Amino acid sequence: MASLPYIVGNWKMNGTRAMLNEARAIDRAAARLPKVQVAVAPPATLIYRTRDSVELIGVGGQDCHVKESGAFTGDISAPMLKDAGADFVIVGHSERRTLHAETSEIVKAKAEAAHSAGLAVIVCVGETEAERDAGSAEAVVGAQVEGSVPGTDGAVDRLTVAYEPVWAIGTGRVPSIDDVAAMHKAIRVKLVAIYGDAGAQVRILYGGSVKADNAAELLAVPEVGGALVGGASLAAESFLAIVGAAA
Ligand code: G2H
Repeated sequence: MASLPYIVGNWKMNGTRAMLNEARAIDRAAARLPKVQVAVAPPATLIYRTRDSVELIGVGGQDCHVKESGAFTGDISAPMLKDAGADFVIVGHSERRTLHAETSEIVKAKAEAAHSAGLAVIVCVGETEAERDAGSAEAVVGAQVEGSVPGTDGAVDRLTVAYEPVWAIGTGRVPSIDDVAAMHKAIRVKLVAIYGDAGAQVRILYGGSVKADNAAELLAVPEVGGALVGGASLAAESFLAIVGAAA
């Protein structure tokens, strides 16, 4: 059975308690859209309150540490996210890979830590503009997928991959539909190579400047199983327009 389209809002480092109103509005609307799976990833400070404010939508973290606990000032572990009410965690977002020097090896360890804590995982991958211009986008992304996805038992059941070209993040630029299709196909081939037939079941999201006016076209691309949305997820109205495009 084909899985439902999955639309995830990544709030990044945005939001105080006032954002809970947006989460509630998204949750109420999701009740009328049963053919879409909807989730938000608020900053860690809001996970617990978001969980308490919604009934239907998923709630996730934006990162986790590889360890369960210890002397890691400022970090948050996967069991802590789970305890706060998270269902999933995003790992390997390009802002983590770039600004926090996270390698695919670290991302894989985080994904496995998340699975061990009972969380689902969204593993992000994507090439830079220079890599695309050099013609190496598929090789770079393929290597990221291979190096970052978890080897945990039953991993595919709780795994989503998000293709987010770095140059499309927050820029208003998106790849051509042909390029999105080609990359998603390449990621699918890689997932099947890693997991066998089960790799065909892993949802692959597109992320990077998804907006109400481009969502329908992107979501119609073969192998695009949903969207990871940043800026347009910060207001219920713009996020729900994207959710509506998936319905
Ligand atoms: C990519 C995306 C969300 P935006 O980072 O993960 O952000 O939609 O703002 O480009």
